[in-house]
Amino acid sequence: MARCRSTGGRPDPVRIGISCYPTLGGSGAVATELGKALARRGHEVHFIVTDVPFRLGEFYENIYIHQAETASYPVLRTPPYDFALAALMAEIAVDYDLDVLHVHYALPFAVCAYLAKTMVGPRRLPVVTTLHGTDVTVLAQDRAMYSVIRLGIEQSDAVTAVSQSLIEQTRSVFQIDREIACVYNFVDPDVFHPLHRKHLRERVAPNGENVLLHISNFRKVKRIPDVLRVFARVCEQVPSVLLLAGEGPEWGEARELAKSLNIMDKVHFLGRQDEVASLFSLADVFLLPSEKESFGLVALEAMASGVPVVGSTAGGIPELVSHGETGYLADVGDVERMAEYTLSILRDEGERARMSAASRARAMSHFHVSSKVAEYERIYESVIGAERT
Ligand code: GMT
Repeated sequence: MARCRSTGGRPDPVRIGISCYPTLGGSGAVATELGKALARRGHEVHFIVTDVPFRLGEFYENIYIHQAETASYPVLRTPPYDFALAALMAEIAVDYDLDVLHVHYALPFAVCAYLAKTMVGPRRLPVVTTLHGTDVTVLAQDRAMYSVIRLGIEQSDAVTAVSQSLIEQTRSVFQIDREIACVYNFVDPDVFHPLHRKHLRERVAPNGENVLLHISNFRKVKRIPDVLRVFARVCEQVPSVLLLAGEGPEWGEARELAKSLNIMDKVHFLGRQDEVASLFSLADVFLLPSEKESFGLVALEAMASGVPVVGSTAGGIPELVSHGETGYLADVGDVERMAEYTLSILRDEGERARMSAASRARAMSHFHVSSKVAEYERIYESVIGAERT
């Protein structure tokens, strides 16, 4: 495949390997949606993964899935999953003549890519690493992981991060000054858009209640107790229901707290939901009170669906949610203020409509899938070009 910019302004097709966590979560969603968008733009995409990514959906003739198989031997305490992945990256790079390998998360993927690059030897394999957050903001606190993550970041040919906030944290945590490009998360406005599902809404809010929504993997950093406490304050003032979608370690405690706050009859624990676009169409406000959040893809999907966000000022959220325009932000843990902000949106029909329109407009103008995919294409071109000179 040709590897330079065509005269028409659109890059010529390249062969791209993508590695990511295939499980439910923002980084897997971004990597998968990126792969699909690249395939639609004529590139050849090879997912090198342990499982089929969860959002892949329909068949694309130019998307290939390569699954790493890990042997398990009695002498090994754990299956050598990372080495199997590195070996597969090297094999696919050679067999399919990959132009670039794009990995999502430094740990383990950038490190596996570094090994793969070494294995393929003189055949060059440029590596692009996208940082999504947890490896920098959580895992790097583990001394054993710190140096490995740093190595993965330093050895990548290009590094991107999903917000300016994450770039600053990466520089400060690892004391590095290498170039890191900010490429925000993105959304397809044809998939996430305002919808009026009157009949569905009547099912969850039969008496015309307001609908609050939170979707996450129920990790501690999401502060699910804050979601419940904000909701408890709101429903004391205006009739409301809360939809909670997702599953994760805090799920059981969340149910206990909902019982002790006496709001269990108004909280719908929906569990894992793969088709979230419909859920946004039911909501009046999306809650995201996270303690750490490098960007907040789910909040962007809410905004694209015309749902204002009330959340915390953690990490990259302020780069996404424009305070007072597309929602409101308060300090982490300030449930009182978040409840006031939510009530202000729910009580004022005009404000709600303004914020809904502004949310959709901001998602389209700043975080549209086409502009972000073009940014990644430019990064691929630059590392491919550099490898050839
Ligand atoms: O939010 C999560 O816990 C999932 C996590 C992941 O690794 O999939 O999401 C991270 O990457 C997303 C895509 O770039 C970001 O939108 C999320 O903000 C980020 N999560 C955190 O920083 C906690």
